[in-house]
Amino acid sequence: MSDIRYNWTKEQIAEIYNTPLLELVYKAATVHRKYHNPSEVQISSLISIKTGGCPEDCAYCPQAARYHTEVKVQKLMSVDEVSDIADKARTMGASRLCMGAAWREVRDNKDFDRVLDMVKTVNAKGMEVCATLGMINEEQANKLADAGLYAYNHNVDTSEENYSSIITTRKYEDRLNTLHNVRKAGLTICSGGIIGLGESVNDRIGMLLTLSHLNPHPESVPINALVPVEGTPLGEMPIVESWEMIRMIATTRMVLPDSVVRLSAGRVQMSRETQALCFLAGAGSMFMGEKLLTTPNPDANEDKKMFDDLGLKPKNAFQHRAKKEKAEA
Ligand code: SAM
Ligand code: DTB
Ligand code: SF4
Repeated sequence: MSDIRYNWTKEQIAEIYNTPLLELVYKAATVHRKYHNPSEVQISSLISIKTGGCPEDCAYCPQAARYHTEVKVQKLMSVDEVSDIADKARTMGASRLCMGAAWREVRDNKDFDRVLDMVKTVNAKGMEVCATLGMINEEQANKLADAGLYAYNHNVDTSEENYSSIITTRKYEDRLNTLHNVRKAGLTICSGGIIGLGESVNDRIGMLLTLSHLNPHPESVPINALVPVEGTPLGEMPIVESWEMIRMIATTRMVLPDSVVRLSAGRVQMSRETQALCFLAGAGSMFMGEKLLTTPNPDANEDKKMFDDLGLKPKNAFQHRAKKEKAEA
């Protein structure tokens, strides 16, 4: 498995990105088959446990308090509410539950204690629990790990050079620091980004360069297509072209061979055929359920039908961990 590398250069990633599309899809599909079971797709369900009112200025985000969007601010959910939603998601085939909060960072208060309870509750149901709560320090990462958290999502979003044109209220370095704290606590990392922000191809390559230099690579890499939301600075951006999404997924697959690439936000804007090519090119996970955090996602029954038509199966929870325990036994 010697294709896993931490010393990619921009030129090498650019060469992959600029390969003629069908040739690229073929190559990426070949790598995908070497490291993953191509007929399995991991399904996560998203819950917005705390919605809106965020102090940050991420130009794409409907939950930033400073933009006028239709998102209504909601305080932190109760543990019972999260538990009920988790039960429904599991029945639907989700093996992972991802809890998102519109926070700049975690504070050590009652709300965080409640999130720790949510993690314990969902973990006890046999689901992988993921959280995305903004910046966290080492101690908070340790507490989340002790509560049974499986993964922490924290996206680098775009290249280091482009970051300040999208977000000014924090630095790229802050993102990387949180990822460092997450790794130190022994949690798995979910980190990727967004395309369609108005970034250049060079920025897409730069983002993959950052992710590829994390050692170990993030276990999960979400590639989001911008969902333009009215009221945000990027609300009028054009929808990402199918070919761009397929190309980005395929390049990510080649650069990070053993990470699970997540076909993330923006599926409502994509045809089933586009999604099929993304799965062929190496996407191994997606979000199921009518909503992402605040924006729509395809209907779960439609997704089930797509799985049947494409011959895909939902993946069971904790396969990585089960494998490791077996090897150690
Ligand atoms: N507040 C936390 C943070 O920023 O890390 C967690 C929640 S935040 C909504 C998680 C991720 O959702 C962002 O990093 C971004 O990649 C993605 N996201 C937010 N709004 C989006 C949009 N309109 N389209 C696509 N992805 C989006
Ligand atoms: C990720 O990369 N995408 C998900 C998840 N991680 C938290 C969130 C997408 C949010 C899309 C905009 C919304 O629904 O508010
Ligand atoms: Fe806040 Fe996260 Fe949205 Fe940025 S992406 S405004 S940090 S909720």
